Amino acid sequence: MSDPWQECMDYCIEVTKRAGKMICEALQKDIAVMHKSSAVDLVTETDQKVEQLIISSIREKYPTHSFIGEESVAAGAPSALSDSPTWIIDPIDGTTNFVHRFPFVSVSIGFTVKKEIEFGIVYSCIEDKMYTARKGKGAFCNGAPIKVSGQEDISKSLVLTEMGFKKDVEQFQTMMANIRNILSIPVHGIRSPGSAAVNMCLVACGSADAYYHMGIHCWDMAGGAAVVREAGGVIMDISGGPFDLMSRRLIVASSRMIAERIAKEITEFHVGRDDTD
Ligand code: LIP
Repeated sequence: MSDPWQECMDYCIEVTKRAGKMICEALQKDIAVMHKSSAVDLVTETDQKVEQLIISSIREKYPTHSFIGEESVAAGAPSALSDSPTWIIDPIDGTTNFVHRFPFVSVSIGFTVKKEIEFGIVYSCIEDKMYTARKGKGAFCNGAPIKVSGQEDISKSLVLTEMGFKKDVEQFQTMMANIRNILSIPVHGIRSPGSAAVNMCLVACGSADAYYHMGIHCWDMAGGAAVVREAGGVIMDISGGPFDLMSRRLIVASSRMIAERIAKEITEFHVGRDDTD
């Protein structure tokens, strides 16, 4: 039986390459920085232009499909996930990196049908690494198969997380305490590359063994979630329960053992949901 979504995936790769080219060209010019919810929540004209390019290209070919895009949501569009084929788009995942020309900047697109992720594409455009994953067909980087490290011993692991400034003092203290708890296990180290989608791909290809985060969004997670799952990784909620794309929180790991240990060490804080807040 033919795969109904393969054509969408092939087209997505083509559009993502164009988006990556646009980002790399913008890096050669001056970057004007604007702010969204706070002084550390950055956005640029390139984020907006790249999202327009992606959505208009896809909408032209698939006019009945739905979209959840980071910048469209920032401009007031809804971010509820329905059963219809839905493209979940982060035009620049790692905007702060983009602004500083720190080299982990990605275009991330996940495609869902009946709320299930069918495929994911993450293009780390400065590194020129195109990660692709189709449900049930494996994960690839620039066409070569990738898989997680398989590490089960957390004391031998490299863990990724991100640490943005939190206005809420209690949340900030919990975030720092979580980092201290993980480091004290001890693990080999903690890293913060600055792009959630790249972080998931780093776990997917075995360069890191785990990644956890509270406070990101469905557009940061959808593309990378497909890649890490297809690379044999484990993805779960921060509580240790099932992963929920709209929950704004996740743990990904090379093994269930490591994911569950991280869930045990982490104290949760309230981050709301993408579909209700
Ligand atoms: C960013 C993430 C980053 C995280 C930020 C933010 P953006 O996405 O990928 O890792 O720390 O909170 O969500 O805003 O650059 O698309």
